[in-house]
Amino acid sequence: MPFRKFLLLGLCVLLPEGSVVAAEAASEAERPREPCGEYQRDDGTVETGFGFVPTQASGTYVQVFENRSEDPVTIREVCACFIKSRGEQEVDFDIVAYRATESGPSAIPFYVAKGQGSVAARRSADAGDFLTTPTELVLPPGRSYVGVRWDPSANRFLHVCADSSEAVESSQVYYRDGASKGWTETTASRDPIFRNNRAIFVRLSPQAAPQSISGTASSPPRPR
Ligand SMILES: [Ca+2]
Repeated sequence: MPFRKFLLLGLCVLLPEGSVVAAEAASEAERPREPCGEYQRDDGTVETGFGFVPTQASGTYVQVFENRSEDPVTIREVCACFIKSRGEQEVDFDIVAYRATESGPSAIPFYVAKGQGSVAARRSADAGDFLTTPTELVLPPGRSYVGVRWDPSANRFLHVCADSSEAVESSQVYYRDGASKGWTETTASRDPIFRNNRAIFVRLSPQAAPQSISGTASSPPRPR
């Protein structure tokens, strides 16, 4: 499938005939962990970013999290990392959560929270800006999918940070846009931008029982 290739501010952005775009990392440089989110699937170093073409009015990336306890767990904050390859800095997005079905995330989110913040335009995709959104998201026992949704026509050149480090355990990551009939798992996509995807940078801060959430502890729980 042919690709349209753009070189923007030194950042290579591939626009496939589908609706997803990638911000390719310049290198896999070691970077300090961001003090954002308590449970994460990523390793703290950003390799790339996933976006959508600006003709789309809606685009969503979600990642699996598992509540291993028998009780619901309240998530008080969701941290998401974004990369802006060019353009204006203020962004609007939603934190979204979907229940798990046998074939992946459900069709309709069971939770939506508004998020916004400033994302610096960068020349490369090996770092991003971490934005924290207060939530009252309650994860039921078992699997849920939590992620970010935005309007690519209004938030142009926005990408969610992604991890392709080999040492990172692969997470289930799904995406869809306004024209999609359903979800596509990144590992099942033929789109080469998702090759080697391990996780996206969406992190959860539980209110209690943080040990019940799958993922790696990224920072000590805050005093309450
Ligand atoms: Ca990484």
